[in-house]
Amino acid sequence: PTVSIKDSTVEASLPSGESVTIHLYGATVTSWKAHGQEQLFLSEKAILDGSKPIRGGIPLVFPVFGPPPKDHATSTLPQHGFARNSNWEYLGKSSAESADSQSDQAVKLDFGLSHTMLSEEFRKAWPYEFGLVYSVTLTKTSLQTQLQVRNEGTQNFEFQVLMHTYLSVADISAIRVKNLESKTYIDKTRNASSHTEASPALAITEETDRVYQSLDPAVPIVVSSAADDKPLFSITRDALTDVVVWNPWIEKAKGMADFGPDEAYKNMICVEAGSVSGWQTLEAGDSWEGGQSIKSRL
Ligand code: TA6
Repeated sequence: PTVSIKDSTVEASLPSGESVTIHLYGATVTSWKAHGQEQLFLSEKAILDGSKPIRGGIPLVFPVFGPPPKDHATSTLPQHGFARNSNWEYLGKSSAESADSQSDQAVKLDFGLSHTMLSEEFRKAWPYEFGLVYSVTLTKTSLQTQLQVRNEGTQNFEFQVLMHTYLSVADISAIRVKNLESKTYIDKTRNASSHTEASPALAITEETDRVYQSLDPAVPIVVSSAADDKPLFSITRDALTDVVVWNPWIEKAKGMADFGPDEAYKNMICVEAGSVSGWQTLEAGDSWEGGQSIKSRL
């Protein structure tokens, strides 16, 4: 594998042609190429200069998902917390623990963010001593992203975490999301009301913003082709029991200045692995780890 670092991005590639690009800003994966094509959606209007979270790729949500609740330690943080809009450091390449980790079959890149690196604003807003290590592992068939959270202080803290993955699809009307059937979800387009998924193959035909809860992490969430049921993406998880399915659709797409072109809602679907329905409590000195593995065009 080769790893190159240029103006605050790290790019790794395998001899077989797969590649991944990560911006140190937010440790945001912005590109994953496999089978000769880009697997992730990145808005043409994405802002990449660190002034705003990147619209696309895999933004990292920590320590709070969505608008922070009132009267909570995260209350004065921005939506989705500070991880995706802080500058991380590249900790280096390490041998991938993944099964096929012969030297040219996989590469693992590590990134770090600690409380000492946070802006004054964020440190004041969430004054806990923490360390994050984010590992991105590229193999010939998959991309894995894993986050380790360490509580380095003397006080317990609560957190939520989510990997806000924007998957690239040719046509949103031609895909289905599978393995959600009979699962409970919170529908954020319907006043966060609770529902049970009836469909074995969910079609996206309107603005969709749902938090599916308590899903068995080992059961893959599959984005498949409606025409022939071929799997396009398969996402398995480790310790992340919630899955958010989001598509802004027409109006919301138009309403986001950094989402472009407007019609690009047809070319993306967010399937987001996270732990967001409640709060994880991390005791002083303890650590927590969770992540996802995305296989493409199996
Ligand atoms: O993951 C779904 C969601 O929470 C939506 O409600 C929408 O807000 C989306 O994230 C994008 O949020 P952002 O802060 O990146 O514009």
